[in-house]
Amino acid sequence: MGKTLTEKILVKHLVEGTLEKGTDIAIKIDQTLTQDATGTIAYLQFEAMGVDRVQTELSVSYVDHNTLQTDFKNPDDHRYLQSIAARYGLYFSRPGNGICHQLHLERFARPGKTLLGSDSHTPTGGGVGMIAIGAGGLDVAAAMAGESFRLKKPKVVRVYLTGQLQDFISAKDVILEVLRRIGVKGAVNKVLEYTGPGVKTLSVPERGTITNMGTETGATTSIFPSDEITKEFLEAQERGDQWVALEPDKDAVYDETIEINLNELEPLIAEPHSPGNVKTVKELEGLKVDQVCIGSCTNSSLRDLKIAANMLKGKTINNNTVLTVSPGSRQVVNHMIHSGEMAYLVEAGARILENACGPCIGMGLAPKTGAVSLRTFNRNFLGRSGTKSANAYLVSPETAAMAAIEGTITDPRKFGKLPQIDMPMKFMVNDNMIIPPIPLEEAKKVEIVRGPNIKPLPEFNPIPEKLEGELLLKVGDDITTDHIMPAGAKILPLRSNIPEISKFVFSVIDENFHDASLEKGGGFIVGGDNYGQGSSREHAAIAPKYLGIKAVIVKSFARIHLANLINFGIVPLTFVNKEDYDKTGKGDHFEIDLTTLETGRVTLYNITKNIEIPLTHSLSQTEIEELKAGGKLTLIKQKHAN
Ligand code: MIC
Ligand code: SF4
Repeated sequence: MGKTLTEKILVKHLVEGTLEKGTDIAIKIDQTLTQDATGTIAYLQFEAMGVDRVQTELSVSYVDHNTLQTDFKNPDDHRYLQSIAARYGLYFSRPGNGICHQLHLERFARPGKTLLGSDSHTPTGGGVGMIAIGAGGLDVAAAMAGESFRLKKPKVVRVYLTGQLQDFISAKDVILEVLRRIGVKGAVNKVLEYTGPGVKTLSVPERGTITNMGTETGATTSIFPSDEITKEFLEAQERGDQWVALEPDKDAVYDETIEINLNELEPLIAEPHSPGNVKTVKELEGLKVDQVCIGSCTNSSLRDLKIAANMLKGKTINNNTVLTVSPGSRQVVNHMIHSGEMAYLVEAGARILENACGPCIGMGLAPKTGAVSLRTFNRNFLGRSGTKSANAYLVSPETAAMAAIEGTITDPRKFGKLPQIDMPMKFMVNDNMIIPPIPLEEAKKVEIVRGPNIKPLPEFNPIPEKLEGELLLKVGDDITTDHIMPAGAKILPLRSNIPEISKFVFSVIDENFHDASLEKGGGFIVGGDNYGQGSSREHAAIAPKYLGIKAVIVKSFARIHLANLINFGIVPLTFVNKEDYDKTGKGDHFEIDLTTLETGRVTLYNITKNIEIPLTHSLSQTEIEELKAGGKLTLIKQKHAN
């Protein structure tokens, strides 16, 4: 029986389990990446593991999220991260160099390798044919310490592409079409593997847009084959020697198939407040647009900026619309400057921002009250832009540029003739903002620099056999980590300080959550389907744990958040019968007996309503042990101490 590309790479990295029957597998990780907002906690955990140097082939620490620096906190974190990289043998990408996923694709991603990143959009690397997975910081720290990475053996979905994209329709529309078909939980524990003749029509950065935003379907990762186009890209990045040809077997067997004819795609748009609310641009034409933002790890490649710049050339943005551009990397900026195309954006009135995450994570440029904001980003969750009343829509760079010109949502095909863009044969490679690792003997002398905002990680105790307390919050379906632990300019700088950041847990939904949790000695949360979708931020588990949350009981979980809850000792349980969700109410007193956890079943006693509710879970034996110990870190520390 033929193998999918996913299986071929996984088999080569398999440490435990089998792909034939397996449920849980463990794989060897070749590369890791972190970014600053998840990195500080990840490295505090790595330090606690007591390992002398990273054990991977390559580990990179990027700084791209917290670059606003409204006070000392962020630059202190940057210095900490730089000193950690020097001490433990990592590459350090300095602030100002660009967004981790764009940079990793340009400079480090390699076909056939595995990459684990403490950011949910790590699958961008799948654009060159690697297995690139997003995870919580603790799992990435463990991989740096040489631990394998455990995951549910994913199902492999073939996304069969035929045809070719028509003018003004681009990679963003492909992934929006996937989202339109399967929604934000359609690929949980699945890999989206792209095949078919249409693949050859897409460049690596376009493939990166698609694998990047595959995250929004809940997928474990997304992957393209490594072909002649991959080879050309790597050669243009002066990395031709890293190319290997990789494709699925002709008779590969897939669990499911999605067919997309690229010829038939239209410009698409995701409405507020979910990337899964996909409509055609035509359906929303005429809506006034206050803000247009071009950038983020989804759409900030040279190709994307060039198309936007050439559409804006010689024009002025609409009087009532603000346009921001945040390029993906210094390489992109440099090309745009040298080709003169940056001038087209500036002359049209664009506000050129730093090449960093910026407005994508609410770090500046928040839209006005009630604004319509069109973004080339990957997420439009409530409040994420920094303005709770704003309505964010997700679009391609073509649709974004068109809206900036017209001031309304407009089908970009009305622009006229598609401007031609020239892509360079060789990229302007300059790694002078990436500090390489230093030899171990020298590294051992490096002093770790810690600012006053970097607080030690709280220690968590083993969990008791009986959990007791109040249902503190009941939420619905598709609760994101942006609801649980919001980001933005005010909160993101507190990522290295759990007691402080915990004040904002669930603040978008219930401003009282922090105080009430502490007052009541902690308690429980009940949720619907796909609880914890979105980011990899483990703060969405650590901070609730700090507030005393004992268990989260839901209809279903998103993959990374589930792992983070286990890692920090919050018991993740699901209803055996989804209707039992209705038998709970805020304020109910719960008791859960965990002695039967190993059997896969536990009982929730709703004391207030005097009923018993059967619960289940997907925990493996190892996960049960980690959970009972109060989290995975305790066990890893014990292992490395021996
Ligand atoms: C995001 O896009 O939500 C983030 C910010 O990049 C997160 C990571 C974080 O919260 O630091 C992610 O995608 O994992
Ligand atoms: Fe940064 Fe936005 Fe990408 Fe997250 S989604 S890594 S915040 S650009």
